[in-house]
Amino acid sequence: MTTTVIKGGTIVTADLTYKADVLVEGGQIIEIGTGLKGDKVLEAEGCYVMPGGIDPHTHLEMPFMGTYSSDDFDAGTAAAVSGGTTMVIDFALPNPGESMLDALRKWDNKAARAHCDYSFHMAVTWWSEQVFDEMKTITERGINSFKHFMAYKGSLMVNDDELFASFKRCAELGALPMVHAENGDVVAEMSARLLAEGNTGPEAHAYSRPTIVEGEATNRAIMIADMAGVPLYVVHTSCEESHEAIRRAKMLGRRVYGEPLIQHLVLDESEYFDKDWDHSARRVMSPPFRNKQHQDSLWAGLASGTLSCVATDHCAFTTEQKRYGVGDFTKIPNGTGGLEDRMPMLWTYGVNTGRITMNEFVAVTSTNIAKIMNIYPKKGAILVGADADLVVWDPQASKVVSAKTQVSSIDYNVFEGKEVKGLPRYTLSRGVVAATEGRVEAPEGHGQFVSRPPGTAVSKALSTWKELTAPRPVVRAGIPASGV
Ligand code: DUC
Ligand code: ZN
Ligand code: ZN
Ligand code: ZN
Repeated sequence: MTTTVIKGGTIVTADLTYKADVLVEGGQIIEIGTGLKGDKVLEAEGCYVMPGGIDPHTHLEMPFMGTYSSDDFDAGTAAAVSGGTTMVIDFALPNPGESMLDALRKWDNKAARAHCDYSFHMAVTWWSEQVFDEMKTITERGINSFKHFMAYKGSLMVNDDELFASFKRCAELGALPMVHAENGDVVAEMSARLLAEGNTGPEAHAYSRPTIVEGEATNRAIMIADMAGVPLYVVHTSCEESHEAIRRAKMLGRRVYGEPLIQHLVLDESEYFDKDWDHSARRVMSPPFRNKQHQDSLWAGLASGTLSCVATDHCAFTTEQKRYGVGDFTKIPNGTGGLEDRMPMLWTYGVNTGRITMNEFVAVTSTNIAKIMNIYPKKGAILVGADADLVVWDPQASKVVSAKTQVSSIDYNVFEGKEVKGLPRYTLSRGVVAATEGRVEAPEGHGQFVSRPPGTAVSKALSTWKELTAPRPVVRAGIPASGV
């Protein structure tokens, strides 16, 4: 078998930085050391060699708000490898009433085009005995995480009784529940009021989803998870209220994970004001962008470890699709891109500014995600036997982000005009050079499904509400005695 050596670089993992070569064969790392030789040499002098990025939160070809997100598994994963990401975890989404197994078949078909490895979370969009039963089959298919939308009333949203039932099922199965935490009832009421008052533009999207709406839902989900005795993963943590709820839960010893998005770390709410309609609508996503104080809170969470991962929620719509919402902001498809920019943007705004270290960068873009999602050390590690999903990172390379040069299929980029310093020279997916200096080389269909079994220590949590499920003594049965 042909061997490849990555030569002369400095290895950066979540906990170590050291100079060494990496030898790869058959898709895996077979040796780490100095003076290694291989059939093929990838020059890494002056570069860092890091585990490839894992994006735990994407929506590729997602059916949503009357359309489909434009980047499918082909364009989306091409964008991923071009920016140093070697694995995505997408959300399989049954329509309410639809079987999870049917939804999984659809996502299996879509993902067959992927340029890099992938896995799925399964969404719980309705509740029944069928869903309860199918959750077990889904975990047996290597999907150990279930997503719940607390917003999008009337379509994807589940109520507290459904959350509690599903969280308890996750606890039984050793699976990890995830939440999109926004109070969907309040959002629906506020949206209707804003529209009635004539507030129809994209800025009203931000007005309709204030931070307290997210904080309340995050706190509620954490409490329900605790009652169910299960850990919790909170997707797109965008504000201090939500971060505060996660921080408090962690201090109380609960396994709760928060995931800021690169968009919320770098872009703020000014994107919605005094800008033209298209500019603001292109940045409509849920949760919306926040002010700088909330951004500072998210950066502090990454540095202190109270927030665990950086994702993208990549859900890319074209300008034409965004214009479905002219005259009614509630019809603007929610979502932004970010897959190819997550790593360079976080490096530029995090590592280059001193907000996070290189090792923390690796932790929040790869290793923590692999551990929480139960694929470590196959992914997220530079160890003998691990998959050779690697990025050779040139800290001196720079570019200006632009839709004109991006891989993503849409016609704009929310980071347009921002200069990044620190870019992948090579992205390797299971030992294959998937991209060189941003040019995609791995063929469509190279990606493989990565199975994520349930039942690790990470997926277990002790309920502090044990009395809820403990058998209760019957104190007063029957009819009251007369005269009482
Ligand atoms: N938020 C978005 O902006 N898009 C996809 C789904 C979501 O929760
Ligand atoms: Zn392609
Ligand atoms: Zn969401
Ligand atoms: Zn999402």
